[in-house]
Amino acid sequence: MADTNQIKHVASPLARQTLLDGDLTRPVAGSRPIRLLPWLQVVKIGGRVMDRGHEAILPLVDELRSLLPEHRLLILTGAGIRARHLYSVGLDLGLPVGSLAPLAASEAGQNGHILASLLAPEGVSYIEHPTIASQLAIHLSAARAVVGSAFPPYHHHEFPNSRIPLHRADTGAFLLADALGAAGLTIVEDVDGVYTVDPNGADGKSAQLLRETSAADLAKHKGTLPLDPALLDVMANARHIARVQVVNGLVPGRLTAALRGQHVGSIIHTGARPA
Ligand code: GWN
Ligand code: ATP
Repeated sequence: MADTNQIKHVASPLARQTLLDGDLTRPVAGSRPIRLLPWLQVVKIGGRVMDRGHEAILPLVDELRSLLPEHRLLILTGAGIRARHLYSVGLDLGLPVGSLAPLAASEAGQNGHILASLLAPEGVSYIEHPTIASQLAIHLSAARAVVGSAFPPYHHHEFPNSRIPLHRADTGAFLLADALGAAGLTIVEDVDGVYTVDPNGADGKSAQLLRETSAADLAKHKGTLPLDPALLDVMANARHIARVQVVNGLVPGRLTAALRGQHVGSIIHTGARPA
């Protein structure tokens, strides 16, 4: 029989506490998490850019190719127009939001497969969600960049707050960039940045570009944004990514300039404190 007096208690500051009491968990959980991939630049390519076909995609592919010697990239694609069509068909049939989320996500993945095929000669591949989750580092040690789906894989875990999935490509890209402690996140759109009103809408003539803004200010914004609304909530609680730049992917050179730290679109400050 083992001598029970020899059994060591494992010291664990949370072992006897409820995880629901912030005052008790803060001394243990309040510090900033480590950065897993501090050299990584995350670039989210809007589905609407991909929808435009070769006129928009080929110059962007050229630009991404020329960025490879300078940056190590996780390129994440959005869903675009096919997802909007899927939402209308699915909603007409009464599908729950947890069924719509993976349908739309699969369109984001398809855009990623397209982009990765075009970058294949540079050694760039599409990698699957589970691979992003557990083998991103080894793939990025084999290639300067990889492509993935920007959509978060919530499936039936999607929040039922809305009939359209709340957590879409912008939120997915931000969640990944922040979780990885990436060097930055750039969101590539088909407009110059975030405007006071939709520049392509009925009042487009009065639209003014917001060159610098914050997630807190955008949360109070009335009217539409080129970003999914859940992104603003996630930004408020960000741990690493202190600012995101939204740039126009239809204008050659904007993405390159943004990755070099130049201000060429809309900068959105998040709730993360700069280190
Ligand atoms: O299919 O294009 O990953 O990377 O949210 O799930 O709906 O899946 O349900 O590894 O796991 O369509 O099949 O598809 O886009 O998401 O992938 O080709 O289980 O590589 O099988 O988390 O790619 O796909 O759509 O991203 O966003 O097989 Mo796709 Mo997406 Mo592929 Mo992925 Mo979902 Mo997987 Mo997944 Mo599903
Ligand atoms: P996905 O999320 O599928 O990747 P995307 O990001 O490419 O798609 P949208 O989410 O539709 O595309 O965002 C881009 C569009 O948002 C622009 O084409 C623009 O017309 C519209 N928009 C609406 N409100 C604004 C705004 N306040 N400022 C800028 N663009 C806006």
